[in-house]
Amino acid sequence: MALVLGCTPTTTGAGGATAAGLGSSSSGAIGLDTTTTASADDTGVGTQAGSSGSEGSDPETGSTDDNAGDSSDSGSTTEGLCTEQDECPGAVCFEGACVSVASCRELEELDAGDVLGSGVYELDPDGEGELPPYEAYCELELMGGGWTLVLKADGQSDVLGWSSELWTNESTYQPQYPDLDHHEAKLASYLHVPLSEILVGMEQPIGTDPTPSLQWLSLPIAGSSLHALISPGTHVPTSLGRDAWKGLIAGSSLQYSCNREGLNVISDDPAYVAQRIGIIANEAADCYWADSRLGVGGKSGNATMYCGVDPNPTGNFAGCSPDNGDVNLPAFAVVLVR
Ligand SMILES: [Ca+2]
Ligand SMILES: [Ca+2]
Ligand SMILES: [Ca+2]
Repeated sequence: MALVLGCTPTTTGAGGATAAGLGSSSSGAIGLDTTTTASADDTGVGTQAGSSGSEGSDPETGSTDDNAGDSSDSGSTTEGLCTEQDECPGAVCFEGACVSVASCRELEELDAGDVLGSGVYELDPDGEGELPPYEAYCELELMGGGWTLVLKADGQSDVLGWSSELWTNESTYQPQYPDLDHHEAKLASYLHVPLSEILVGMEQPIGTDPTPSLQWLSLPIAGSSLHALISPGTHVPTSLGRDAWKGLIAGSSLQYSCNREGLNVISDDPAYVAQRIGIIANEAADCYWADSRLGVGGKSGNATMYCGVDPNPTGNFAGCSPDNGDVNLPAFAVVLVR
């Protein structure tokens, strides 16, 4: 739940965006309402029919009373109100109040009027609890919005390779790069944001524009955090199908069989390919010596020696009779959750 920092509990209790909007302009709104009611009554009387005039004014009087109740509780407090983000360290300046949110999904749910744009926001996993706030890119438009960035991985770097401790430990990596850009990072959101979906974005070839040009795939996987799902090292399966995964990279290639996918995807012989997030495939009708893979945070193992498969961790790498020829395509990947 969101809480409004430095404001009276009344503003929080009244609930989100509407409450903040009413609170910040309540006295002006009441003045207008009163004027409107008076003029409506005058018009009603002038036209005739005292009964219809009084019916019209009843609901307005009722709503004016509600507003007056809110303003008498919160009107004295202007602390916690804001006009700029700089006035809300560790929180988000939204509708005139500093609001603490734990994820971009909470921010999306608060933003009923869809006024916020995608960008970097300050998130706090536990509000006033001791976990510190951190910055992360919020995707608030794509596929319904509410996506929090957790990882960025460069396929030409081993920072987020299969064996990297970053997949299993509780450290962050380059949290000073919270935006949707080409800097590798592991944000605190990897540890703290609960999820029911994972959104993988891939760019191939890796570009030079500040913002990657991405193809997207959403995975229906739920957990308390991506760290909680990946760190045990056990397979978390999906069944999206090979074509869905191949859509992440133009010209992609995989062997025809096995098609094991999800999180912690490993050949039955762990000396062969594996992928933290992705799909692996094999030319034989099993997953024993799988030699091709597509995804984030992988390894090729013996497939490099026997099938000419690139050891780079993120992208699409396939040899030994894949469906679209041998490929070695390092990609830049981003991972978001909601
Ligand atoms: Ca906190
Ligand atoms: Ca939105
Ligand atoms: Ca094989």
